[in-house]
Amino acid sequence: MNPRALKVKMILPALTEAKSPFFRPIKYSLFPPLGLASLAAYFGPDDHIELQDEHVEVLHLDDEPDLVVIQVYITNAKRSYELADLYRSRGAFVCLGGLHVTSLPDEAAQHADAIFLGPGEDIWPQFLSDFRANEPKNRYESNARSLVGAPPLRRDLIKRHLYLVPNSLVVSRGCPHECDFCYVKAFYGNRHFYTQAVDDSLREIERLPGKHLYFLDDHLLGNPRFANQLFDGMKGMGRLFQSASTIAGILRPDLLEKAAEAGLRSLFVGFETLDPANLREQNKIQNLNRDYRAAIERARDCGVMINGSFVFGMDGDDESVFTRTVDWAVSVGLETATFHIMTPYPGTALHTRMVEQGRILHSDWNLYDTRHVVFRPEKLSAEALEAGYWRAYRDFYSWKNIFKGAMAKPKLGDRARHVAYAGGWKKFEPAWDMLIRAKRATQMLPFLEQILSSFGEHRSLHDGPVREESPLSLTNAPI
Ligand code: B12
Ligand code: SF4
Repeated sequence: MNPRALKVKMILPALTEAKSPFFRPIKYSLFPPLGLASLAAYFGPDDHIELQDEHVEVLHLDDEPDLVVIQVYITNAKRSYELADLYRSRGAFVCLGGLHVTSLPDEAAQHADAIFLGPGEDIWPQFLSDFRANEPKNRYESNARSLVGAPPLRRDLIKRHLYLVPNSLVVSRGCPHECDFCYVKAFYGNRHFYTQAVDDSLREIERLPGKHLYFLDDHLLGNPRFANQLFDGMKGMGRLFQSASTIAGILRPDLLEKAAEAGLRSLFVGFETLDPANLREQNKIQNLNRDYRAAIERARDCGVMINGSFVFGMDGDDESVFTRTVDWAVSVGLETATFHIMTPYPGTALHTRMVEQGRILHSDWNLYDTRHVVFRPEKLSAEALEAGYWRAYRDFYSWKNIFKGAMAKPKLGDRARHVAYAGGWKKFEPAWDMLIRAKRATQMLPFLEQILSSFGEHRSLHDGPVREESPLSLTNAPI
C-alpha cells in the first residue's frame, strides 16, 4: 500500500447470476449501480477502476486487484461473501459496505478486511486516505448525513447500453417516515432524510443525455421546499421522469401539478395495505385516514401514472386479503401493481419484533427477496401466503382484470391506454428480455419516452382518436 496508482475492482453482486437460466433480465437490467459509481468518484485520476454489475454481465474473476469494493444488500449477501473470500485468498484488500453490512456488521466482518456502516460519503474518502497511508482500520461507521460537496458520480464507469434506465439518479437519501418494515431507519439512523443542494441535482440532470430520467429516491416529494425548487429548475428542460412518493405527497396541494409540469409521468406509491390496523401495526401512520382513491384520481388528472405497491402477510391479513387487494386495485384502475410478501429485514423494527415473538423461520438471506415467507404469519400459513402472493400477480395481470381496470376510467382514450400499459408489462416480457439478452437494453428508451410523453398529454386528448403506441410500462415495473 503506497501512493502508487491503485488497481480497483468494484462489484455489485447478484443473487441470480446473469448467466443463470433463472435470471429475469427485465427486472435486473433496469438500473445501474449508482452507489458504487458514487464511491468511485473519490479515487484519483491515476487509479484504475473496473466496475462490474453482475445483474447485467458475467463477472470475470481472474484479475488481481489491490482493492476490492463490494456492495452488499440482503439478497446478494451470500454471493458477496463468496466473492470477498475469493479475492481475499488472492491477497486483495476487500471492503464490504451497504445496507446488509450496516444491519449485520459482525456477519460481514468475517469476510472483509474493512467493513463500512451507513452511507459512504464521509467514511469512504477517510478510508482511502488511511489506506494510502498504510493505516486502514477494519471498521468505519458513518456519522455525517450530508451530500454537500460530494463529487459527481463516475457515470463513465457505467455501461449504459446494458441498462433500460441508464439515466437513473438520486437527489436525496432516505425518507422522512419510519415504517417498521423499511430499511430507511436501520440504515440512516435518526437523521434519515436529506437532500442534495438543488443546483447539484440540476447539474446532474444536465449531464444525462436524452429525455427520460428515473429518480430512484425513496420519496421525491418528501421535502416540499426542495421538490418545489427542483421542479422550478427542471421546467422547460423537456425531461420526462419517473419516481416514488407517498399518498400524502400526492395529495399535497400544488406540488404534483408542479412535478407534472416539470415532466413527472409516473410514481411508485406504497399503499401497502387496505387495513388501517395493519398500517398502525407497521407504523405507516402517514397512510392512515388518507383517501387512496382520491390520490389515484388526482394523479391521473395530472397525467401521472401510479404503480401501486402492496405488502401481504401483516398480522391482520387472512386468506381474503389477496382477492380484496387485487379487486380494489382493479376497481381504481391502477395500470401496474407490485406485490410483496412482508419481509423482516435485519435492523428494522419489524425484525426486532419478530425475533422477540419467536416468529423468524430462518436466516437464509437468499430467500429474503419478498417472494418467500421467512416468518410465521399470524392468520395464514406460510404456504397460503406464498400461494396468495403469486395468485395476486396472476389475477391482477389477467386480461380479464386488465380490461376491467380499463373500464374504471371514464374516457375512451384512457381505457385504451390502460390496456396498452398494463398488458405491456407482463404479456410482452419475453420480447423485452430478448432485446436485453442481445445487450440492447437502451434501444428501448425511445419507445419508453414516447409512451411517457403521450401519458402526460392525455389530459388534452379527451375522447378523441387514440394514437398507436407501444404497450410498455416497464420502468413502472416492480423493483
Ligand atoms: C435500484 C435498486 C435495485 C436494483 C439493483 C440495485 C442497484 N442497481 O443498485 C434491482 C432492480 C436489481 C433491485 C432488486 C432488488 N432489490 Co433493490 N433497490 C434499488 C433501490 C431502489 C435504489 C438503489 C440505489 O441506487 N440507491 C442510491 C445509491 C446512491 O445508494 P446506495 O446504493 O445505498 O449506496 C450508498 C450506500 O449504501 C453506501 N454503500 C453501498 N455499498 C457500499 C460499499 C462500501 C465499501 C461503502 C464504503 C459504502 C457502500 O454508500 C453509497 C453511497 O452513499 C433501493 C432503494 C434505495 N432508495 O436505495 C432498493 C433496495 C436496495 N432494494 C431492496 C430489495 C429488497 C431488493 C429485492 C430483494 C426486492 C425484490 N422484491 O425483488 C431485489 C433483489 C433481487 C435479487 N434477486 O437479488 C431493498 C434492500 C433491503 C436490504 N436490507 O438489503 C431496498 C433498500 C429497497 C427497500 N426499500 O427495501 N434493487
Ligand atoms: S414511506 Fe416508504 S420509504 Fe418511507 S419509511 Fe415508509 S416504506 Fe420506507
